[in-house]
Amino acid sequence: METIDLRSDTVTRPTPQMRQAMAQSEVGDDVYGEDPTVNRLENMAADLLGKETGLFVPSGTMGNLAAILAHCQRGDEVILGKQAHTYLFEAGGISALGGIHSCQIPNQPDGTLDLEHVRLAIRPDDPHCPITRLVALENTHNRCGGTPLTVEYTFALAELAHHYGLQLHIDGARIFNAAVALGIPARQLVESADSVTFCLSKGLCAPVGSVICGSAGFIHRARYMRKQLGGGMRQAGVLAAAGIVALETMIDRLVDDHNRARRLATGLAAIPGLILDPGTPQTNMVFLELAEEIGMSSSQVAARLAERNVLVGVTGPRRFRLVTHYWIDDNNIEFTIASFRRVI
Ligand code: TLP
Repeated sequence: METIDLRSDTVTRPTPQMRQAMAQSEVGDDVYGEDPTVNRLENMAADLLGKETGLFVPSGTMGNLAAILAHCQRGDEVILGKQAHTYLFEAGGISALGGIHSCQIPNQPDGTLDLEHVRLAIRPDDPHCPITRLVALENTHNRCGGTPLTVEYTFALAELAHHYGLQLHIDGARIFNAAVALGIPARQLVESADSVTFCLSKGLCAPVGSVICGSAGFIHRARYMRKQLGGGMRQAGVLAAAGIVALETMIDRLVDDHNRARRLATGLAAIPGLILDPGTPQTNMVFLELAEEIGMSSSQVAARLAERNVLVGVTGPRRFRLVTHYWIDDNNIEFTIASFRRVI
């Protein structure tokens, strides 16, 4: 029986077209800058996001890390949200490896950072304090329900950051989900930012890889950071080939994942004992909680669902995250709803 894996869109396997492109890819040594397929992917990514140039990296985590290292010196401070992936789930890399101090401020329920909170978090010119260098934003915001952050908000935050001489980095792991949900080109969402990292290996289905985009000078520094982190890959065109197919064929179809997430949410919300996060889903993530009257924990429910080959993410003692993606079809959605109904 097939497994319905809703734990994340990171579980997506490459499409047949990607496997074919990988097998046929032209390659060279990318540390020498000689892999034509990597170069093509980096140019495509930069064009799509309206930035000067791009840098292919093995993961979203390394993309954010190399970007933040390229913006900051040791002892500098980055302002980010308490719910940011970079703060919660990147193994503390920015401080462990970069000596970068983080100033965490609360995320609003929609994933944004309150502009006044950001302004108050900027350090004065005082040798007691670290130097605030960067603000980091996440779009879509994973922990805040997969919400897309708007162009207007991003612009206002960038204006504030730039006014104080700070840079703005966007963890755009799912920036194309945000763009599709808002019905605008992704480049508009990152236009006011100094750098962005996006992932090829989530909803876009490529097996490996992310791209950092920014100015030529910034990417030049990020390339050094990538090498220091051990992310300089050699014949990486084999991987980049899948990334090119991802950019060519997988962006527009993200709307299908968003529609399925809505159908899943509606079906689950109709089950007594399940409480859907208000205002969601807006993209491909469905967050829900078990009501008090349910005598099982989310792990227990997840284990019962797994017996029916339905895998869901457990993000708290009574909380779930379900993520739709290319390998989830309409029948899988209906089967998942029926399985929850049965288990609860
Ligand atoms: N997120 C994963 C887990 O690590 C939680 C997931 O299943 O959602 N930024 C954001 C916003 C992310 O959601 C992720 C992965 C990353 C960065 C890191 O990407 P990878 O996994 O490629 O290092």
